[in-house]
Amino acid sequence: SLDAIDLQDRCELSNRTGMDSETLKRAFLNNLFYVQGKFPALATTNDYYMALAYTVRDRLLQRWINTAATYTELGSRTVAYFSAEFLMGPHLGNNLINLGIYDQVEQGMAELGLSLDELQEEEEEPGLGNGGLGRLAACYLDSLATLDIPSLGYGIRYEFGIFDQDIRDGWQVERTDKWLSAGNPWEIARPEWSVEIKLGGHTEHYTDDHGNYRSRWVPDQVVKGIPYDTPILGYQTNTANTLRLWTAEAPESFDFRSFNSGDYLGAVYEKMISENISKVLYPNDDSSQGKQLRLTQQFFFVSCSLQDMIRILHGQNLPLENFHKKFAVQLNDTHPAISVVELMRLLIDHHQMDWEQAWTITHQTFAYTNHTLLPEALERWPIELFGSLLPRHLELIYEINQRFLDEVRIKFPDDEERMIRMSLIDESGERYVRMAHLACVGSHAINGVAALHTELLQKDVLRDFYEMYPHKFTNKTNGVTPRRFMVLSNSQLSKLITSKIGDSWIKNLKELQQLEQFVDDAGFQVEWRRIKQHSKTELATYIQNNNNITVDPDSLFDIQAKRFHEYKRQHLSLLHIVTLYNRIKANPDIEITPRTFIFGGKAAPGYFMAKLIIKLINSVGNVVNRDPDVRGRLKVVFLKDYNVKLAQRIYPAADLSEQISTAGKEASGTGNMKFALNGALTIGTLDGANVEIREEVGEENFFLFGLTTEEVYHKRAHGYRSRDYYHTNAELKLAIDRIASGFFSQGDAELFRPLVDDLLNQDQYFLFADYASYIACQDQVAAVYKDQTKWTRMSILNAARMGKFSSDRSIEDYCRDIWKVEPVNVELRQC
Ligand code: GPQ
Repeated sequence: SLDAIDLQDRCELSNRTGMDSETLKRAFLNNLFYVQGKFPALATTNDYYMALAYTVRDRLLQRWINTAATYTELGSRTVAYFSAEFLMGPHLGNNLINLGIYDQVEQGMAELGLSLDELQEEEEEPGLGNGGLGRLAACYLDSLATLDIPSLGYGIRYEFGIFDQDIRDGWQVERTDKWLSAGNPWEIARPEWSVEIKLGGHTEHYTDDHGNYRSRWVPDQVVKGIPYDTPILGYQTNTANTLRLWTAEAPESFDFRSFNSGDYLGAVYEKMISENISKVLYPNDDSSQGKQLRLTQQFFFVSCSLQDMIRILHGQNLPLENFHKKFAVQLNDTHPAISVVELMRLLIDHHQMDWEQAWTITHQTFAYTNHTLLPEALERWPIELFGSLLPRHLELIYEINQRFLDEVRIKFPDDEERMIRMSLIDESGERYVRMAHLACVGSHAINGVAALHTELLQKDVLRDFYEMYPHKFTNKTNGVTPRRFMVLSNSQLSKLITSKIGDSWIKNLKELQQLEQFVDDAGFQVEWRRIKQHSKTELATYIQNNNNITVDPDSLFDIQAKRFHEYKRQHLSLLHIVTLYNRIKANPDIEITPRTFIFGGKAAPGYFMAKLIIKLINSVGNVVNRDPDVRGRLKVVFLKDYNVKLAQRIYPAADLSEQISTAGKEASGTGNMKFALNGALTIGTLDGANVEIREEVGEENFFLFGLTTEEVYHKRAHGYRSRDYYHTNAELKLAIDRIASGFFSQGDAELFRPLVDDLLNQDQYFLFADYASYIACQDQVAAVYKDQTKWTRMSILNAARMGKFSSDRSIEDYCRDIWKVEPVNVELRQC
C-alpha cells in the first residue's frame, strides 16, 4: 500500500526536499530535463527560470502538504481574507528568501554560469491588483504565514491583470497584461473542488413539507468556478498557507443543452460569456465603476469562496452552526461585501436555517476594512442592475434593511433623517444599494487603516454607524512586509543591519531600534551612505537603459511612486520642479542642490486628468533635461510600468519620499512605509499613516508641510479661492503661466489648459493653498541634503524607528482584536 513506502526512502529518492547547494543544483538540472524537456544547449532563459521555479516549488509543496494536513487534523480556526485584488509581485525571489536558500541558490546558479538576478527578471509578476489595497492583501498573506496563522486568501484569477503601461509621445498607453502566457509554475488547479454559481433569473416562494415559508432562486445562468491554489510560505517557518483564486468557466451541462438543440454557436457564445467573468481586472483605484460585470465578478468569487468554506467545514465533520467558529472572514473593502447576503442565502435557502441563527452566524463571521474616504470610491449599485443579476439577494437585503432600520428606530426614536441616511438603500434619486452600509451592518468589526483615517471614518463618513455601533470600530494601522521590501529588495542594507544587530529584526521589526546606537558611528554612516549610493547607481543604470536619460547618482533622488490621482498631487511636485527651473532660468548661476525627480505610476485608463498629469511630467522633463542652462542640475524621469518588480528597485534608491496628498484624503498609504524603512526621508502632509510615521521617527526627522485636515475642511466651508494664491505668490504665478503658455508643449497653449483651468477655478485638492508651504519645505530639504552627515543621521533614524509598520504588527493586531485566532505550529512529517 501507499503507506508502506518508507517515508525516509521517498524523501531521499526524490531529491525534492534537500536544501543544500549540491542537491538544489541536481534538482534544477533534473527539472530542466524532465519538466522543460531541454538540455542546456537548447535551453532559453525562460527554461532555466522554469526549472528553478519547479525546484523551489517542490520545497514549498512539502511544507504546504504538511500545513494542510496539520490544519485538517486539528480543525484549526482559520482566517479567510476576501479580496478582489492580490498584488503578489514575483514569487521566486520571495520564496527563496522565506525558504532561507537565496544565497545557496544564487551561488549554485553562478556555478552553472547563470545569474539569479536574470532568472528573477524572467518572471512575469501576477499583477492582480491596482495599487495599495491589493499590495496590502499580499503583505498580509506573507505575515499570516510567517506568524503561523491558519489562513486562506480568496480572490479572482484574472486572466489579464493590471494593464502594462507604455509611454508614447509622453502619453500613457495601455497594453493587456498576458501574465499567464508563459505558464505559471506557482499554481496548482484543483478542478475537483469546482463549484457552481447562479446568476440572474427570478425567485420563487413556496411552503415546504413542514409548512415553512421558503424561497428559492431560479437563475437563468450557471457558471462554474475552478480554484487555482498558490502556496504562501512564511519566513523561516514550515507554514505554507493557500491563496485560492477562482477562474470562471461554462459548466459542461450548459453546453450540452445547446448542443442537443443544434445551437453550436449559441453554446460557444454562452461559454465565452461565462469566461468573461474572470477575464480582466478593473483598472480603477480609489474609484468605483458601476458596471454589471464588476458586480458579477464580486459575487462570483464570494459565492465560490463561501461554498468552498462550507465544503471544508463538512470535510472536517463540523456542523454548519460552527461556521463562525471555524472561520473569521475579513472583507478587504466593500468589493466582497455581497458575501454578507450570500452567506445568509446559503444558510437559509440551501441549509434551511432560521433567520435569527443565520444572522448571528453571519455577522459574527465577517469584519470589514474600509480603505478610503473618497466619496467616488464608495460602491453603490443601481437597484435595477442589482435585482436583475441577484434577485434573491435583493429580497434578502430588503429584509436585512427592515430589521436594521427597526433597530435604528429604537435606538434613535423620531429621527427620520437618520434612517434615510443609514438605510442600505439610497432613495434620494435613482435607487442604489449602498455596499459600505451593508458591510457595516453585516460585520461585527469595522476598521480603518491608519489612526487619522479611522478617526475621520468615525467623525464623518461612517459617523451614523459609529453612533449606532461604537463597539464595532477599531483602528488597524497598515503595515508592510520587511521580507520583500528589505531582505529581498535591499539585500546590502539588510546584511549591514544584520551584521550589527543580528537577524531577528526580520521577524521582529521593532528590533531595528537597536540601530540607534550606531547613528553617530562614522564607520556605520559611511557604510549606510555607500549602500544608498550603490542602489542609486543601479537605478541610474536602469534609467539610462530604459529612458535614455543620464542621471547623477550624487544628486538627491526625489521620488513619487504610486497610482496617479489628483488627490495624491503628483502635480504639486511638478509645480516645485517648474519653480526650480524658473529660478535657474532667472539666474543660471544660482546655487541649487542637484536633484533627480523620479515618478512612477499608472493612471486609470478612463481618468483624463491623471493621464494629462503624466503627459505634463514627460513634457516638463523633455524641456528641463535638455536645457543647457540647467547644466544637468535637475533631471525629470518618468519610469513606465510601475509594478512590484520596479518598486523593489525604487525604494532602496530613494533619498526623498513624496507623500504629499491633501490632508484627509489618503486613507493610509503604504509606500510611505517602504521608503522610510529603506532610509528615505519623507516630505509629507499630515495625512494617513504619515501622521504615525512622523510620530515614530520624530518630527525633527520628517519634512512636514501643508494644511491639516481641519484647515482643509475649514477653507472648503468658507469658500476656497485658489486664484487668490495665484495672484499673491509670484513664483506660483510664474510656474502656472509657464505651463499655460505652452512653454512645455511646443507652444501649444491648449494642451494643459484643462489642468490649469481646474487649478485656477476649482483646485479641489488645495494645491495652491499648500504651494508656499511645500516650496519652503523643499528648500529646507535641499539645505539639509548638503550636510550629508546630518542627512545620513536622519536616514538611519528613519529606518531604525519603522518597527511599528511591519505587517506582522498589523496582523497581530487583527488576530488579537478581530479574528481571535491563534498560531498553529506545523511540523514536517511527510515528504
Ligand atoms: N486603496 Cl478604496 C486602494 O489602493 N484602492 C482602492 O480602491 C481603495 C483604497 C488604498 C488607499 O488609497 C491607501 O491609502 C491605503 O494605504 C491602501 O488602500 C491600503 O489600505
